[in-house]
Amino acid sequence: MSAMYKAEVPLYGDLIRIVSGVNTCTRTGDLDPRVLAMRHGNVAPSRLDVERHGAIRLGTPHEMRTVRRVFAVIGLHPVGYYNLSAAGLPMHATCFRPRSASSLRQNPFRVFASVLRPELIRDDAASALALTLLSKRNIFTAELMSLLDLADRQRGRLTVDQGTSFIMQAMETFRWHATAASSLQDYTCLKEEHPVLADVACFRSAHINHLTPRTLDIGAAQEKMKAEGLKVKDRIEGPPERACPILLRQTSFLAIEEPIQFTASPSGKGRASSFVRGSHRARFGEIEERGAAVTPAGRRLYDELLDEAMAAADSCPGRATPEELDRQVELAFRKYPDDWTVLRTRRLAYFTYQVAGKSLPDGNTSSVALEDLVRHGSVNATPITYEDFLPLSAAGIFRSNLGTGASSSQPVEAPSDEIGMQEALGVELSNSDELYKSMERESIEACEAELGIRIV
Ligand code: OOG
Ligand code: NI
Repeated sequence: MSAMYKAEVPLYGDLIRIVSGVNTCTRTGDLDPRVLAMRHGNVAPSRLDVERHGAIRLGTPHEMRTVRRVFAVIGLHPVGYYNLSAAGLPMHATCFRPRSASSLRQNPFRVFASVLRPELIRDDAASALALTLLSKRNIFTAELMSLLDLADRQRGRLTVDQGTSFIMQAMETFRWHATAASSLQDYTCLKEEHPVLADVACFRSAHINHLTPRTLDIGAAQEKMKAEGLKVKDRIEGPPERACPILLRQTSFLAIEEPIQFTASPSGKGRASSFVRGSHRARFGEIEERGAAVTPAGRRLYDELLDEAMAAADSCPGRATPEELDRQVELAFRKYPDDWTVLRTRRLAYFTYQVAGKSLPDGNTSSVALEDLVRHGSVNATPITYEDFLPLSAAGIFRSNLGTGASSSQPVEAPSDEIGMQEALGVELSNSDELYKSMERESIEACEAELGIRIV
């Protein structure tokens, strides 16, 4: 996928070059071994150089279910629910990713997959048009569908040969097509209602719209992108720069305008025989810097401080500039503890534990408190890398790359529909907190076994 995207979007190749340059410089300079371990995913060789995330936007529950089956074959499963309606998008999303510590170590590739919620489209005609176009398209090859059935019959497994053709067929779903599945007129009509509708409904594939390498220093990478003349997003999304990085910081270069051939006749008006030239903006490049996964309490604090910063920036006279928002975020986050021990003892972030030495604190050695073991140096605590996404940041990334249409700036705020998402997927969503918690618990159990004690 990365090779295909590099060939299709040469700017993405530039991005990879910039990021690996920054990562090579940062890796030697960064001294906190815990940050380093977390940033490298706690494995040698570092998972950093292979790490990517991508995003696709789907149109129907059937597309979502089939994509879920495709990703299940390579060990990616839906984790978490993202309601994007608060940001004015008639979409909701999940993240397909590995769930266990061992599969994350093998490869942490993840995909942010959103799907249309047609009931949130305000204009009836636009909604009907989008649904008509979607009902006519099939983004999966016949061979892919039979390989999925085969995988089901073989308990989720494919042979090497089957796997090779599976990859080739699955790539077709995510490939870019320079010919649209709609007329320019239909495209324009949907774009006016909301640019995301045109992107979702007017094409023959669920084109991957970005691939994101992971950087160790997003500030440096952002500066380097600017210095090379890339048009970058006006600010980095997520928490400010910290000594103890948390969650996810992201920025992107803006989507490129690409030539598209549209069909000559609008939907339902006869067969298309000739083409009309137009263009479309969807594909971009993004970089991310990952920090520690936070607990629900840590997440509440993050959300509160971000809200506080946005409210403060909004209350400034005139329109809040990106710099003003950055300043307010930096100010608000002074209230977020920036020390690993405090983050751990206040249960704001998740950690795994590793035996560091066999010597145990004095006293009852059959059952020892975790904190005593850490203080004594018997075990080390390492923050767990955040493996998910952030809905507000995702909305910021969407917005900066879609441009705004007539009504897209007015939110279509609606309650979450996790049930609808699970019905589309045909499986339950995993809860990311449960996954982080079990990584933490398993590491403590491993320490217990190794030290021959009970940890309380
Ligand atoms: C997805 C944007 C979300 C992220 O990194 O938060 C995302 C999209 O534009 O389709 O990829
Ligand atoms: Ni992204």
